[in-house]
Order: sequence, then C-alpha cells, then structure tokens
Amino acid sequence: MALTVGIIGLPQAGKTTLFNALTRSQAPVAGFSTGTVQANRAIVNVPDERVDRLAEIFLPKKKTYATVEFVDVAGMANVEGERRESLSAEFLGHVRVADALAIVVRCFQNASIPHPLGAVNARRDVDDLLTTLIITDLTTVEKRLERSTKASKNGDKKLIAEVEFLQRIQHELGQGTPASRLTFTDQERAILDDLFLLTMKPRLYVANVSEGTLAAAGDLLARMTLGTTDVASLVAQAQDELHDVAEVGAQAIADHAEVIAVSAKLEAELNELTPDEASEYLASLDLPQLGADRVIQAGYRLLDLITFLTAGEDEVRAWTVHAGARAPVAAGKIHTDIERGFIRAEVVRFEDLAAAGGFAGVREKGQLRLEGKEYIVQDGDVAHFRFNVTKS
Ligand SMILES: Nc1nc2c(ncn2[C@@H]2O[C@H](COP(=O)(O)OP(=O)(O)O)[C@@H](O)[C@H]2O)c(=O)[nH]1
Ligand SMILES: [Mg+2]
Repeated sequence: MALTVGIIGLPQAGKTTLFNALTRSQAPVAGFSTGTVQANRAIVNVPDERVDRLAEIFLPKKKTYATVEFVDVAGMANVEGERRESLSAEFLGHVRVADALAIVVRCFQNASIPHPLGAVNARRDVDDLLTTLIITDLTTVEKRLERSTKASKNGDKKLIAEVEFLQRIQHELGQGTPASRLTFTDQERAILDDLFLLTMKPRLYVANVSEGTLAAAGDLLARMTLGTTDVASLVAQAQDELHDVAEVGAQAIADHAEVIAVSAKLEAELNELTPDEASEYLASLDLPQLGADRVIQAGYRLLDLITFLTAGEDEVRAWTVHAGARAPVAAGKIHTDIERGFIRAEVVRFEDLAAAGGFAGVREKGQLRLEGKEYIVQDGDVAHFRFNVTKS
C-alpha cells in the first residue's frame, strides 16, 4: 500500500528535478515546457534511522523501509505560460487520486531558465497555484450542485441537506478559502470524499532555492515556523532570493501547511556521487541532511501515517498503518492470517529496544508489554504478534 504524493507547480519550478532527487532516478528534465502532460511515478523508501539502528542490532538478512509514492505531474499552466483557469482532464486524473500534494515554488534565479509568468515571484506563484486549485474545486462543486439540486426537487431531505452543504462549500471556495480550512460533519465528509477536491488534500510547500542560499533558507524557514519572530517582519527584512523563500514560508503558515527549502538541482546532482562523497559535500555546505529526504519524510507525515517496526534475524522492517489503527489491523499488514488468528501483540518502544540491545534485555527490564485487540498502535512500536490459525 503505497500512498501517493502529487508533485505540482508551475513549469520550470523544478518539479522533475525534485522528483529525480527524491527517487534517485532519471526522469527527463524538460527544456522549455512540452505542453503535454507527462507524469513520472516512483515508489521511494522513507528514510528511517530506527530501521538502520535495529538492523545494527539484529543483523538481519534484509532491511525494509516504509514507502511512499511520488508522482510528478506537469500541466498547471499551458505552453505559453498563461494562467490556466481550467486544468486538463489528464492532469486532474493524476492529481485527484493523490493523497497529498507537494507544491514546488521556484525561488532560484537563473536568467537562462525562463519563468512562465515573467520574473521569479514566489508570492504570486503560490497565489496563482492555490487559486487554480480553488477554481478547479469550484467547478467540481458546481457540477455536483447542479445535479443535486435537480434531484432534490422530489423533496428528499437528505438531498436538500446536501444542496445546502454544497452551497456553503461553493460560497467558501468563492471567497478563496481552501476546503481543508473548513469543518465538516461525518455526513458532509462522506459527500466530500466523493468529490476528490484538490484543496482538501494535505499539502506541503517546497521552496526550490539555488545551492548557495540553501542553508540560509533552511534557517529562515525554521525561524518562521517556530513562531518566535514575527512572520511579517521576517518577510519584510529578507532580501533577494531569501525574500521569495520568506514569502513561501508566510503563505505556507497562513495555509496551515508545512514548508521545506530544497535545492532540487544540487540534490539531483548529489545522486551521482557515492554516499560518502555526498555526505562529505553536504558537510562542506553545513547541511546535515538532504532536503530530498526531508521532503519524503514530510510527505509521509502529511498522509497521517505511522510506522511500526518488526525486528528479527530474517528481517528488520518498517510497516505503515493509518494513525489510530488497532493491533489486529497492524498485524493484517504483515499477513491476513495474523489478523484473523490474532491473539495478542508483544510490544516494546523502539527507544527501549535500542537501549537494551535486544529482546532479552527488554524482557529483563519488563519493558515488553502484552497488548490485546483494542490496543492502538503507536509510531515507533516494535511489535511481535502471537496468532493462531485453525484450518477449516
Ligand atoms: N539553478 C537552479 N536550477 C534549477 C533548480 N531546480 C531546477 N532547476 C532547473 O530549472 C529547469 C526546469 O526544471 P524542471 O525540473 O524541468 O522543472 P519542471 O518544469 O517544474 O519539471 C531545469 O533546467 C533545471 O535544471 C535549482 O534548484 N537551481
Ligand atoms: Mg517537469
């Protein structure tokens, strides 16, 4: 089960370059926009130090990370770079099914790479992209509203309520409010799930900066999101490329979304080095971790997923479940038999297992818990399931 993060943004923002950095693959990087919708997809491992640490302890034959799928979709502006009021069906086909969105915003300056709307202006681009998403949703809601209104003529209470609800969404979208900002009842939620609205998707803003600005951009965004300094004054003070970064940060905060600075080009280039060369180079730039890794981890967080682990001599593995999943559901990720025949789970916190250096150690310290069917699995649990399948 790989959930999907759609990478969207204006042409030349660096989407495909970022995709390549994320996937360590070589999807073609366009010269000027091709105008056709090309979508690159890849499933990538979610970097997880816990898997690495457990593998050092258990020395398994195999280690397996959780995964997330990224899809890079072109087509948010047409060939001439005009603002597009309606997105192509092909673009929508890819983006509607994504579980979350990574919105790439160009901050890097480079005269030889034309910007489809003229000059680099991150604030305008974010406005433009969000507006496009909202307008697309408005069209979707209006189509459904038309159908529901007709159908409600027979006086069906449920349909009348649906019409009222759709009118409220229409009004809010019309005011420029993304659907994610609104609150819903369960019934309303069910109607929405059916509509696949783009502005309901959790989103992450990726400020694509030049390599020289990367460290400063990271610091600036950290200060902005920590909330210790006034956002507006940080925007006002930031100069040049950092000003664009600050604008992306401010908009992301206003949109209740995460924001990360990357230098897509640098990171794509780093993939051509050996891991040792790459970390040496990163250290020389004062950067602890690749932005690409942080984008993958943030994408994973957006999806409201948690990771539990299994550890043994055969395999150390990270498994994905939705936050709030109970132990048998988690067991079912491994095998349906284990879910069906679930008896109990033996659970230990990753930190305790790592500190004790193995299961014997945590048993001695009494840190291995027995949990039943109602147990809600926590991120970082290391679990072993007891089960019993009777042949029928
Ligand atoms: N200087 C610089 N150039 C970049 C960066 N990211 C992408 N580019 C360049 O911008 C151009 C467009 O990138 P591409 O990934 O094809 O953009 P897309 O249209 O959003 O997929 C390419 O020539 C890239 O090499 C970056 O971080 N810095
Ligand atoms: Mg591209």
